[in-house]
Formats: sequence, C-alpha cells, structure tokens
Amino acid sequence: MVSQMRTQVGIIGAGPAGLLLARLLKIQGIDSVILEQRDRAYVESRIRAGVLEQGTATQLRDAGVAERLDREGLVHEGVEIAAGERHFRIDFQELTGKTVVVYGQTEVCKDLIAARLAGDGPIVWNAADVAVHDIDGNRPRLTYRCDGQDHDLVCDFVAGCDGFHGVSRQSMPADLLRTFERVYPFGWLGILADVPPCSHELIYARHERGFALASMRSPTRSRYYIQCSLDERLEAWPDARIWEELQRRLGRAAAARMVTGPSIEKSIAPLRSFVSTPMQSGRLFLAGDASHIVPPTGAKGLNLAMSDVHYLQRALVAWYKTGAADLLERYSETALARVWKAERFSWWMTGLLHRLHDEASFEAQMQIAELDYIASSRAAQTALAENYVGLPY
Ligand code: RFL
Ligand code: PHB
Repeated sequence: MVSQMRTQVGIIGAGPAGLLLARLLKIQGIDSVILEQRDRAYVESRIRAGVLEQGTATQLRDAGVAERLDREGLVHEGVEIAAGERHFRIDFQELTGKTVVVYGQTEVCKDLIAARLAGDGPIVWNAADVAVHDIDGNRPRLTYRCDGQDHDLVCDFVAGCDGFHGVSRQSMPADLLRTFERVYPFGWLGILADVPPCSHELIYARHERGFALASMRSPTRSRYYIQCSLDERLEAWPDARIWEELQRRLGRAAAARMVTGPSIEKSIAPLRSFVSTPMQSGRLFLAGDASHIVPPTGAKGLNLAMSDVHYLQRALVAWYKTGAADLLERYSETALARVWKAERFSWWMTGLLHRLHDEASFEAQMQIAELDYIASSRAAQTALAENYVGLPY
C-alpha cells in the first residue's frame, strides 16, 4: 500500500534552508511538508556555522523565531586579523553601520524546529529513499519510505534544501547543469570546548604554520579551528596538541588569554568552493548547500542558504497570491548573483589567510603585502567589512 498525501510545497531537508522556508511560507498561509532523512536529535546536534549576517538575523525575526537569538546572541561590531604578532581590527560598525551576531547554527535549527512543531506543519523524520518526479509538469511528486511504508507526496512545487549530498541537485536534468569547483589542498580541524573565549571578537590569523581561527558560541563556550592537511587523522591530535598549535598561530597576546580545557567536539572538514547552475528546473528549486558550497573562511555558508530562501519564498508567495510567475522564473538568476559574490569573498579570504606555499615563495610575500595593505587602508578594510557583514538583498 502506498500512502498518498498532498501539499503546496514539498521541501526536502530540515537544515536551516528547508526549515526557514517552511516557516516563512506558513506565515503567508502556504502549506508545506518537510522530508528529512535523519532524526531530530541528529539535526539539532550537528555543529556547523556560528556567524549570522544582519540580514539573516532580520529574516529570523521576520519569521518570529528570534526571541532566544535576541537574548543569547552575541553582537559583534568587528573582527581581528592577525599576521604573526601583528594584529589589526576591522570595525564593521564604523565602516558599514552593520554588525554580525554570533549564534550557533544548531540553535537556529532548534528554534525553527520548535516553531514548526508548535503547529506549522509536519516534518517527516527518517524519510528514506526520497525521489523527485514529474518536475516538468505542474504536479511534481516526491516519493519516500518511512516506517516500512511507501509514501507519495503530490505538490505544486519542490524545494531542494537537502545540502551538498542530497538528491535534489541530482534530480535536475544532467544536460542542463553546469558546475564550477575549486577543491583546496587542506582542511580545518575544529574543536569546541566549554572554556571562555580568548578574545571578545573573532580572530582570523595568518601564520607561517597555517591558518587559525578563534571563535565562540557563548561567553563560556569556545570554537577554534586550525588549518591541517587533508590526510590528517583526528587520533594524531589530542587536545593538548591542538591548544599548543592554536597558541602558536594566534600570537602571544591571544595565547596569554587562552583558557584550555577538554574538547566536547572535534572534527576535520575539507574546504571546497562549488556552484551548480541553474538553481531551478521546471517546478524544482534548489536552495543553500544543495546548489553551492563555500569554504568557511568568510562565514558565508549558512548566510547564503538564508538569502536563497528569501528570494525563493518571495517568488512562491507572489505566485500563490497573484499568479505572477516572473519572480519564480528569475529565481536562479537573482540568487546566483549574490551567490557568486559570496563565493568570490570566501575564496579570497581563504587565499589571503591560508598557508599554500613555502614562506619563502613569491605567493607568501603577496599575502603578507596584502595584509599589510589592508591594515593601513580604510578602503580595503571597508571592502572586507561590507562583504563580511553581508551584501544587501
Ligand atoms: P544542510 O544544513 O546541509 O541541510 C540539509 C538537510 O538535508 C538533509 N538531507 C536529506 N533529507 C532527505 N533526503 C535526502 N536525500 C537528504 N539528503 C540530505 C540533511 O540531513 C540535512 O538535514 O544544508 P542548508 O540548509 O542548505 O544549510 C547550509 C549550511 O548548513 C551550511 O552552508 C553551513 O553549515 C556550512 N558550514 C559552515 N558554514 C559557516 O558559515 N561556518 C562554518 O563554520 C561552517 N562549518 C559547514 C561547516 C558545513 C559542514 N558540512 C556541510 C559538511 C561544517 C561542516 C561539517
Ligand atoms: C564558527 O564559529 O564556527 C565560525 C566562525 C567564523 C567562520 C567560520 C566558522 O569564518
């Protein structure tokens, strides 16, 4: 027996993109069903991004899910850039009039899931073998298995919010897709620890031993990263070795303030730039990591997923309210214009701060000269700041 269901928008993936889309649509009276392949505990505990652009925070407020964000989120008016022992600050507030908020992606997801489950509509957890059908007609379908049963969900539209490894992108016609990719020859080793941060702002550090980042989740929880080689094994990095490496790379002042402690999470992530175009085919629309990936250096991944959702919900709402299809037809073009600029910024920040070549090479001297230039130029600092706080949409 196949169970049959009907909804307006079928959403694949309960990550930040799928959850925010469902919430914004519901506020406009549009129903959706979210199909998620993992369970709730897994989605709520995945440690990922931590910096929200002002536009992302505004969207979460518009979605009515920012009560805890406004209470617990840490507003940051700038970041520090370190190059060896030399430090300088980029003052977002002064240069752009904007700020960012430090609030974990896990918390964003928890807030959105709580709102969804308080009456907005279903999230089908543990949905297996999700497949997309009939995107060229006006009744696309999603099929999946759950609780040992086959299900068939008929929709008006399908939103593919299922991340880089999802099925949505693979359901687009292969002859339509063009992909652009840069894989970096290093990764980030990240740790989370219940210790106070070493600085009240983030520190991005270029060092001859490799990049390091000091970040945080709260006044009592720190998140740190170091550049590592791709074949690195976690077992080779006991906590003490990571703290020692962070102290070297972040400079003496940060090292003196660093409180160390046992890690509560430790992982290695590869770095990748990736864009798949177009973001739409027929009635299937992609948003977030399903369509593009950035290296984490500019803190753009989550924020880009949120701006895609802004354009997509606006287009769907226009269609449902007035029948106008122009915003839907332009969705891919509109979203990609912002995606490419964030790709550029993330690629540039990655190249500026990571060890790619020997310290005696021409390329390393170019990094040092560029950092020196940024330290002394208000114009260069403004360019960095306006990209970091998020380009308008
Ligand atoms: P997500 O968060 O990957 O959510 C996709 C959801 O879809 C589900 N899914 C499926 N569901 C049904 N059927 C299928 N076949 C499915 N396949 C997948 C998944 O289980 C998941 O729940 O994508 P979304 O919503 O587009 O959000 C994007 C952000 O999560 C992402 O851009 C950032 O987290 C990227 N990112 C980071 N960004 C930052 O700005 N700073 C960071 O420090 C940072 N760290 C990270 C990251 C991404 C990582 N990934 C993807 C490996 C660290 C990691 C490990
Ligand atoms: C984080 O806190 O996880 C984080 C912050 C800034 C980045 C990347 C990750 O650029």
